[in-house]
Amino acid sequence: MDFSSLNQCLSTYRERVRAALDARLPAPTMEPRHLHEAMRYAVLNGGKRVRAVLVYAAGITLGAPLVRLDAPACAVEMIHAYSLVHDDLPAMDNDDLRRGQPTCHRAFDEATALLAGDALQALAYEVLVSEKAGLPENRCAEMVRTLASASGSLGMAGGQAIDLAAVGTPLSLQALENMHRHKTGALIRASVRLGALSGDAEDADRTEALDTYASAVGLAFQIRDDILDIEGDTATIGKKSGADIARNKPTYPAVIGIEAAKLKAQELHAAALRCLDTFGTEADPLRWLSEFIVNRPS
Ligand code: GRG
Repeated sequence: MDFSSLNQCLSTYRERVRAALDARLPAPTMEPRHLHEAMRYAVLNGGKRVRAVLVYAAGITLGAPLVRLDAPACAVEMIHAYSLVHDDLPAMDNDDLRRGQPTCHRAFDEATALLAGDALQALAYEVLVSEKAGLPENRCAEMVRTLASASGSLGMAGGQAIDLAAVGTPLSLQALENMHRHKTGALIRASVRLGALSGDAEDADRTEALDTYASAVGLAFQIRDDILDIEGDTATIGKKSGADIARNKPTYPAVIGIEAAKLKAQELHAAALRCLDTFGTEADPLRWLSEFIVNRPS
């Protein structure tokens, strides 16, 4: 697929994954209705779809057929939505607003939100293994392993545990980066890897270059998130601004200052672009996405 701009690429892939998610989520009329409504609410109520777009962009860069990328794109968005639902629960961040709307447990109830997150996680793997779209069995297994390890205790869930334990505790820059790389970076890295595994993943140099790109944009994504918590307003970012400061959470601006955090994000963007030097225009969407990630308004 040829795009001439970031906006064209974002709108095409966002609409594609929205339709793909809609088709794969249980119908709201199917029992248990309340749970299925909550799952659909958590997934379909907006979001930038950065992770899904990274799956498409990385896959296309390595020559994957577009139709093969729908299942992994849906799977990462389901895992992401589950993490947001659980993160917003009273036992964790106790947030009322997500994507500009009441959080799942506010719109439904706590038990339903907990179950919706659980069921979304299960559905992500079901989708991933049910739609191989011509992929060999071992590649499919590697995709499941990639997503599971990025989501588990050595990935996103582990990062969340480090985050919860660190509230109110001063962290070194190294410890902060370690937390960010797990909590947010792992799933972003997995998104690029899933795209690559759907294409010509036998080319070790190119897949390694994409992995290094993903590590850089994953960290940049979280640094931008930390900056937006300070500079964004609630209406634009769709969640309460200033929440990190109010909760005394360790963030990049808190540890190194806001200007140094901005500089760090730009350095990571430049590093991400360098990883793509050996690629041609097929990697343009990945280049645009890196820029979007460090400059995004929400
Ligand atoms: C509960 C297992 C578990 C993990 C939660 C990712 C995470 C771990 C919590 C989210 C908390 C948070 C707000 C982290 C900051 C970075 C982040 C993941 C922001 C939300 O992602 P976006 O901006 O969201 O891509 P949209 O709504 O655009 O999809």
